[in-house]
Amino acid sequence: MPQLQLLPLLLLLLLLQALALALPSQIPTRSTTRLPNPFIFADGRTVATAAEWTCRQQEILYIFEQYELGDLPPASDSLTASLSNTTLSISVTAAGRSATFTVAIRRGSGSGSGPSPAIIAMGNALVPFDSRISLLTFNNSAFAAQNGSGSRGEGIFYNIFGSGHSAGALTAWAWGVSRIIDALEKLGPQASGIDATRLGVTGCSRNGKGAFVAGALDRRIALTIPQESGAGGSASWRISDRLKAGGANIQTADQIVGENVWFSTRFNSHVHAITSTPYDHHFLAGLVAPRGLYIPENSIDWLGPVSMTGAMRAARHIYTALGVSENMGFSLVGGHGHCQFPSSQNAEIAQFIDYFLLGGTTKPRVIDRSDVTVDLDQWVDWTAPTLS
Ligand code: MCU
Repeated sequence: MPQLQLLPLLLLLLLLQALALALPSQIPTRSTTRLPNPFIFADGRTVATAAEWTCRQQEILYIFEQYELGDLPPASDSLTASLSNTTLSISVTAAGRSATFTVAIRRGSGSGSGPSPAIIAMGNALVPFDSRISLLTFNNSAFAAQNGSGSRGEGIFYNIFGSGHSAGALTAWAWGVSRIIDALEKLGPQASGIDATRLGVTGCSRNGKGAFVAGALDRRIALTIPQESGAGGSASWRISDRLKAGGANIQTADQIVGENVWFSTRFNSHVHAITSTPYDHHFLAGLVAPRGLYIPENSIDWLGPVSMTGAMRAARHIYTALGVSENMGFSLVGGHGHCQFPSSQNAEIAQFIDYFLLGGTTKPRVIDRSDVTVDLDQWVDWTAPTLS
């Protein structure tokens, strides 16, 4: 019967179509020496509403995966979580392989007898926060090594997905943080003692890049606190390249891909052509928006103070467009050691923690503070729409 012979072909076509829909579309390069306009889709359409911004965020996620982060795998096929007072143990099965990892818990007092909010720390939490909040310490370097350029593909993530997986360490860590949240959700607030709707993520320096990416990739995180993340975090690849050309001692994309394995090897082919990429790191903050984002920075040249200030001021346009400028705080204060959070920022971070984690009702005041100046007109030739 001819119909029967056509059936396998038809099924194959349906399968191919489903695969095409599931795969991220390839976002073309786009040449611009300035910071790209986040409010324009790759096909040229303008983002006019908050709902369209959510679609644009999906496209921006694909851009990050395609250009620098590598693929973020979907949630694990199965996950079990068990708990002692101070250790959360998580077993995952994905891509046909299983692994177990643990997260150390320092219990916060919570508010009365209920579950407490929590901060997930990449490596270490080096910012001050209220004793009501629990601290979950994620050993990110064991999950995906960051031990120089020779450590690619090492760690629990790659034991699961294979050492050749496209994800760089930042993406691998983000996947791990998402599984911690899955585990908390699975246990539930009574059993875990943690309120998974009030979670923050933090980390400093290389782990600050990780905290930024984790906050960008999982919308369940209420507050992201990337501390002194510099290049690959709050700095702009374009601005840093320009400053480097002017003689600054600043970390650039070209340097970073040789130093360590934070990014996908996909990034290697773009680091000499950053002005042809359709994004820059103001888009990373745009993935976090409208959720809470407090970015404490330092004036160390290597981090790129002017680059970070420029990129995050550009990012503020996104928060402003969404009508929540106060949800993003940028504060660059120098005169202290790397990752030594200065007390002059205590009141700032406290506002964010109170509002986003402790359920306080006073919105943070808008924080846009920097020891350095940047000529934003040189970098931004677009304006923020009002996204209705
Ligand atoms: C700011 O983060 C990094 C930086 O990207 C590296 O170039 C440098 O080697 O280490 C910094 C860091 O993680 O310091 C603890």
